[in-house]
Amino acid sequence: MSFPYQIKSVDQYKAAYDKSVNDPEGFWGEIASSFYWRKKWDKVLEWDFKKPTIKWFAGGKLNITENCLDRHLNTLGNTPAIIWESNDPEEPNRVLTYRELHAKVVQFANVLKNNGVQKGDRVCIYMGMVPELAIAVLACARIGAIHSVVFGGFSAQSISDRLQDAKAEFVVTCDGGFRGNKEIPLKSVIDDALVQCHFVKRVIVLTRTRTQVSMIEGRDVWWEEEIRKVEAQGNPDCVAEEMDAEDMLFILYTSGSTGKPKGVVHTCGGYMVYTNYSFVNVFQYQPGDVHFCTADIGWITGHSYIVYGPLSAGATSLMFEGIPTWPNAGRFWDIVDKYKVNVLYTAPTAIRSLMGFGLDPVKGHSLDSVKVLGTVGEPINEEAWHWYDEQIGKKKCPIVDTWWQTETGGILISNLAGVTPAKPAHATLPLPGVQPLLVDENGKEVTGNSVSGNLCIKFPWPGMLRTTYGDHERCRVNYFATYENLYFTGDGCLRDENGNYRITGRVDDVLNVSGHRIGTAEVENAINMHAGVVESAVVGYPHDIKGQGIYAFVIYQGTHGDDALARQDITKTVSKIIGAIAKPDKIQFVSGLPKTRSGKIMRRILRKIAEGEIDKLGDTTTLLDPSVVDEIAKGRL
Ligand code: 6R9
Repeated sequence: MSFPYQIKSVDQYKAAYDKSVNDPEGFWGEIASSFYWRKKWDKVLEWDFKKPTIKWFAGGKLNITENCLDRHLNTLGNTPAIIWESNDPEEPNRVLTYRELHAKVVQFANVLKNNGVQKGDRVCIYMGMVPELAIAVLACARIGAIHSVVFGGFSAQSISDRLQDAKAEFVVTCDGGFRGNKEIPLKSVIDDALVQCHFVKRVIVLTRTRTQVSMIEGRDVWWEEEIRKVEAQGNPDCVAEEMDAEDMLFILYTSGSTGKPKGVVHTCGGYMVYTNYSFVNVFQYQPGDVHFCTADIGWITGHSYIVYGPLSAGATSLMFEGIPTWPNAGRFWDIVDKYKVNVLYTAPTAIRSLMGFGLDPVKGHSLDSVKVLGTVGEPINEEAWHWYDEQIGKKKCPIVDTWWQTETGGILISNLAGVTPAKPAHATLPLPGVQPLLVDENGKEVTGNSVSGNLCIKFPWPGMLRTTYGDHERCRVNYFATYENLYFTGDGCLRDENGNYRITGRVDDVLNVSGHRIGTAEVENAINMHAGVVESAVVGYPHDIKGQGIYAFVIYQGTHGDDALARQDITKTVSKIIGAIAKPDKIQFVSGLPKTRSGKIMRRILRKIAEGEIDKLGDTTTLLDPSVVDEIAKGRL
């Protein structure tokens, strides 16, 4: 494949940027022309951020899987599309060429059809990182069903909330999954989730761990048996469903500042163009490159840079089932050498955790296939950036610090590997087509350089969210109502003397724990489910490895006076309600919470206490009971 829109110099970057601002429709129309459309669009862009309505390539007809699979068959049929490395280093790997992946997607698409799945139906996918997860995702896209992948670490309650919100009648799962030395139950968690979801008609279960699971007659079927049925039908083709550019491709739930996760909706045409465009430019993809994105497909990074971006570019995408520290902290480096990985894309939290093991696990690895390193998910501190640069990149690989969000679909701010300059801990410059700006609290634009503000985007890009599933008003209020005519990211940001952006973190009540977004309200709701809890308040605090840790202040009236036991119980409750990723790192029992006279919890004060900045609490005179602050500060963990 050739990519006429791949930017190869700073001058080209500047020219592309200018064109994208002066003639956005021309700019994106040209890029979109490189894809396979059943019918060309009538209009490149229609938009109004007030409503919001955003339509890219309206009237265009396509199927994203024809772009990720079919169009590569003649040229790349024998090229590996997915290389899969098991959690267990002793288990043989799996390689699926584009031809094989295409065949498997067609086959599973027919399984979905045989099980009654139709265009527009929502399919919840709750699996570990096995190739069948990517196959299930693509099979949904093939028949126009809307996938909603739920990360394998979420609890039954979280799944049930998502199933109900999406009104998903179909579930694809595994018996269990492997992660490090743990076996994760998946089907049994689905069983618990479905107690509250009688509308689910069918559960398709892939065998992975061979753990005992209960299969409910009439509802649950085995993946393998369903495949055999399709084989018995003579493996019919499954012609890709013709989709409108603006038809929904998927829903992915993410945390916001309210208690309930939002179903971010992405559509077929724009998401396809944007993930491919950003993949090709940010990582400077060259044909034959092996791309190793260490994220889980349960998050947006996996959707865009394990599945859709790389596959639409004809790349080889490496999928890893396990974790960086198992069986030892050299696992990533083993994989890099084993498959001659060219691009490694991971999260700062993984880098910091591996740094903690020293250099021994890196020794004995050549790592000389690596050309580009990437980070995503949270701000990267300079120490981790330099370690990555020196120890992994041997100071010869550009590092791309890629800023983006579930809602943005793809990378918006990043240097382009080896093309535009990197700066430690800075995402640097927007991709052509992306128009960021900073605003102050009053919504006034902050102009010039060496300034800070809240990060907004003033013009649409093809990969942006279109709505939040089932509740468009929520989308408007969350993203488009804070500042008029702007998309508000929820992030704070600095712009340095040269115009480089440095994202500093969320300015709303969303935490970023090990690169995962978690709403404080969500954690509070979960803690409050514990019978002994009267009230709670959750804030973030700096954590060496996770970036942010979860600090919970809890008013507790349990029956036993054993704090350690009470903490354990509360932690269990949070795991049960949300999942292990939301477990508080610290739980401090308090007799009261700092509240304003109108009853609002003053999180600002709690945040300062959690951060250990007790001398910087600011004005506490407006509090209902200022004395509670002293007590809390004294009891700080
Ligand atoms: C892709 C992804 C989005 C939030 C985002 C921001 C933080 C992501 C970052 C970064 C600093 C980077 N974030 N990349 N902060 N530098 N390079 O992570 O999506 O899970 O929705 O999280 O992550 O705070 O708002 P998502």
